[in-house]
Amino acid sequence: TDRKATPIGILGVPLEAGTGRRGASMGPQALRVAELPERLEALGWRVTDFGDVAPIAAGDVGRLEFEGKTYLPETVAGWVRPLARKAHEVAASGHLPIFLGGDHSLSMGSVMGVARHWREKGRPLFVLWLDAHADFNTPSISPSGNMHGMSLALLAGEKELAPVFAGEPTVAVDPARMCIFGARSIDPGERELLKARGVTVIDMRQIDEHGVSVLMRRFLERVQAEDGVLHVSLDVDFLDPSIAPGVGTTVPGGATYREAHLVMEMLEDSGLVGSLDVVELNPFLDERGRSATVLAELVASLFGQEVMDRPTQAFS
Ligand code: Z70
Ligand code: MN
Ligand code: MN
Ligand code: MN
Repeated sequence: TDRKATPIGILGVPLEAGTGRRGASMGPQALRVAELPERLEALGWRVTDFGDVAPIAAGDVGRLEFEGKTYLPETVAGWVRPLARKAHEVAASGHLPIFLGGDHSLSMGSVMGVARHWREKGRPLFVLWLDAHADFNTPSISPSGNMHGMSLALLAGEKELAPVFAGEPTVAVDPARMCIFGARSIDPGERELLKARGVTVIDMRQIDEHGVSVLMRRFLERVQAEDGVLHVSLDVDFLDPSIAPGVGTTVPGGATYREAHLVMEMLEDSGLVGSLDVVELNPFLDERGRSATVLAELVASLFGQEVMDRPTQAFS
């Protein structure tokens, strides 16, 4: 199809400073070992692996603003500043970027970069956050101080987090164009902020009641109606720990293998996906590469792997 005329550009982001546990820095390599790039090539995509992003020093980041309220803000900023630049560059060069993490704080950089690109192109950016968590804390309300729990809030333009990109070009994503899908662990302050900002939150209760299909379709229709483009941010803990144990915080009651594949297939059918993060894989906690393999399979589904050929179904 003509979608495959766009080459895929892979960027590794071995960042783990945003989480309380070590091991996510091994994620990009585990996803390569699980043959994520080769699976996409087998589907007919051209794939370039741009290697891993290198961090810079960012000692100026809000020591005062964040003091005592976050862990390692300078380290996270040192990764996401060059990442945002690289993400913008990869998107502007006509690639469809896939970011391999690394913890979820990396999305501060990946989404910032693609958001700048799509603003230049005049296309509204929507963000689908597949996650057990909302990642909508700010330093003042975060119970943990871990920055992987703050990335979506930064992207929505929360002022408290602005020092992370101090001096860098930034663009906010409209919170009304964000959809958190699969939520089952949200902190009290975070919940209030999500409501105040108008973020769509689809929790597991809704998924159990209505099924992924109806809920995904509703969101995708909104993206299409505005001629938008979609960034998908896939946190491993979106999945049930029984199928993907390789993650720092396991939260029971996650998406099943079949639900997750259906989400990916609907995303593929929509043709709306412009970029993807695969984050929070912790190979140190995985069991014989199971989680890395499941993730590689899901990414293949998102890029056209299917059991039988079928005419592309309109989701409307
Ligand atoms: C909690 C916090 C979190 C994982 C995101 C959890 C954050 N809301 N944990 N992803 N695995 O600390 O802000
Ligand atoms: Mn997350
Ligand atoms: Mn540009
Ligand atoms: Mn999570």
